[in-house]
Amino acid sequence: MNAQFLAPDDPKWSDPETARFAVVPCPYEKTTSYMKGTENGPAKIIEASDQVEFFDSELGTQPAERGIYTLPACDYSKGTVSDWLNSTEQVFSDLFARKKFPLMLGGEHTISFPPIKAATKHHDISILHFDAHSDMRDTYHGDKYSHASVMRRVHEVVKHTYSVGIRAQCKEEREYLNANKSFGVLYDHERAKEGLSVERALKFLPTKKIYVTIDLDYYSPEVMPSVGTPVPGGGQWYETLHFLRGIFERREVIGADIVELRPDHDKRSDFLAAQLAYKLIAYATLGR
Ligand SMILES: [Mn+2]
Repeated sequence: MNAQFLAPDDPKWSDPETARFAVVPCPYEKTTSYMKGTENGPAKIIEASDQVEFFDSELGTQPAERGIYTLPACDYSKGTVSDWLNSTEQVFSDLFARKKFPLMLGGEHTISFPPIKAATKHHDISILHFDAHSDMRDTYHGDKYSHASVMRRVHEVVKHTYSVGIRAQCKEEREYLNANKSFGVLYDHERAKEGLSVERALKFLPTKKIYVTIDLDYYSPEVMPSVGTPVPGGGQWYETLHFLRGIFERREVIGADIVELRPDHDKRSDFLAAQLAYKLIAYATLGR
C-alpha cells in the first residue's frame, strides 16, 4: 500500500520543506458507539487517493503542484487519552507554526479536537462543521472525549461555529444550542428545503480564517454508506462542493479534517473521501 496521499510522481511535489499541504493520518478510535472500524479510515483514504486525478477538471489546474506531503500516521497504540490528544495537538501546532495547511484524516470525530485546539493557538478561527450529529453532549457515557462530545470541547476553545446537516441530536444539545447564539446550525431538514447558503453560513463565521471539519456521516448514506452511524437524509456531492467553494472564496481556510470513514467492501466511500480531501486542497489554492 502506498503511504502517501495522492503519491505525487514528481518528488518536488511532495517535498516537506516546500509543500503547502500536509496530510496527517490519525487512525484514532477509542469511543465509537455503533459500528467500529474508523481506525482503518486514513489508510483506506490514502489507498483510494491513488485513483484521484492530479488535474482538477472544475478548476482547470493541478493543485498537487503546490506540494502535498504525508506525515507518518499518529500512533495511538500505547498511552492515555490525554497523551494521544496532546501528541496529536503538537503535530498540528508544528505544522501551523511552519505555515502549512494541515489536512487531517481520521479516525473517529474526537480526533478533530487536537488540530482545532492547535489552530486556535496560531489563528483566530471559526469552525465550519459538517455532520449528521450535533456531537455537543457535555459527556457521553461519562466520557468528555467521546466522539459524541467533540463539538462541545471545540466550543471551549472557539467562539463561533456553524454546523451543517444536523439530523440527530438530543434535547440537551438543542437547549445548549438555543442558549448560545454564536453557534449556528443549518438543520438537515432546512438544507433539504432551502439548500446550502454561503451567505447564511458566513453570518456565523465572522473571523477571516476558518477551519473545516467534515464528519462523513454528514453525506447521504446513498453516496457515503461506509460510516459508523449512517442517518437518512444528508448532503449530496455537488451541492456540498459548491457550498465549500463559496466559503473558500470568501474566507481563508487554514486547515481541515475528514473523519469517521468506516471502510468496508464498498470502495465508493473510500474514493469519495479521497476525492473530497483533494477538493479541499484544490479550493485552498484558489486566489492563493
Ligand atoms: Mn461527528
